[in-house]
Amino acid sequence: GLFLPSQDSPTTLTRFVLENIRSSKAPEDIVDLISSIQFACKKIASLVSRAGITNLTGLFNEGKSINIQGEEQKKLDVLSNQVLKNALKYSGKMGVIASEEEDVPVTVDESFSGTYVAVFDPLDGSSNLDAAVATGTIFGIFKQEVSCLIEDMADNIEPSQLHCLASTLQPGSRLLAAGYCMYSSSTMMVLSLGHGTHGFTLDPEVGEFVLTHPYMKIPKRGQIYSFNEANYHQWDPVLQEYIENLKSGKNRSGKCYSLRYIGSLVADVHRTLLYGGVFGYPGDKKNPNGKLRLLYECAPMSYLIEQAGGKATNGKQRILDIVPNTTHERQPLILGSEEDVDELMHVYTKYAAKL
Ligand code: P6P
Repeated sequence: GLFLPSQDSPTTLTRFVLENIRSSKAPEDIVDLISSIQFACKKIASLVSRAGITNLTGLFNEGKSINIQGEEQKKLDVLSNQVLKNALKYSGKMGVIASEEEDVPVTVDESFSGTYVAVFDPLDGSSNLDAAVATGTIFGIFKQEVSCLIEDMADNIEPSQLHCLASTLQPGSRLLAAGYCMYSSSTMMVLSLGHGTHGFTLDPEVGEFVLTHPYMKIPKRGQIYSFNEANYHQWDPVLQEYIENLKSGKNRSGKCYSLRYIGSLVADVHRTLLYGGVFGYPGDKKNPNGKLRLLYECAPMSYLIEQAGGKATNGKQRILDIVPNTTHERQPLILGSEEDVDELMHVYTKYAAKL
């Protein structure tokens, strides 16, 4: 198990990673990467908390800047992406970076280039920022499979650089580390190095993330479902029946579930991790693959949930087994308590048998 020092001297994130790197599956020098990421998250937390004061709410470039997602970029989307990219570059360990805010993966120039691939959504849920609703940074770290050319893959990708893309297209089962930083009533970093999922709370008085939730374990079953029911009529009949049964108590627990939906992935996953239940952004008639991105949203979140004893699927297969075809591909996502996810999968299997 992990080393949990006595609580009189709080365990900072840096100390935790240093003291447990050997028992995790991550290589030693990932400590530098986690240190860079936590610096970036502290900076983003500060920017987010003061957005209204420093005129950083609202759209970047009067809404004329549209990212590859087809979404108007917020000022803080662009800024947090830059903060995270720089922090990772100057870690000296980074080879390739894939971000929700970058059209194509970016290779780190020669003097800094290292052997890791970082995938991240620098500020997920930023559409909630102007209303001061929780947002978050989601990240994952892979080993770089192939050596990448060093110049930036700016607009066009040379055929010789295509293999650089490949180094980002890895299944979540190959993650060395994954985590999120949630900017809410408190700033929390939830991280796994392949040896459990652990939560750290930012102590603003000292500017350090302090271990507050060692070995997080998601309840085997919860009593909360977290779906955007506005899409109900677009869902497949199996999911509609499953959700109706959660509401009516006609499910294995015999209990009626509550609905909690914040509309910010990091906050909805964090609450599911702590309280249990099931979160879903399923595919529907309009968007068969749902809305969430496999590489830097579904996979890191699924990694954390599995490390905490939960399950994550796209309705057909385990999220962590899915090999991405493109950097920004979407996948339906259902994750949460083991018994809740199993019950939904059982209903899907039963339905498929009738086809
Ligand atoms: P909807 C936020 O915009 C986001 O990308 C995720 O954080 C969140 O889970 C989802 O979209 C919410 O989408 O369609 O329910 O508003």
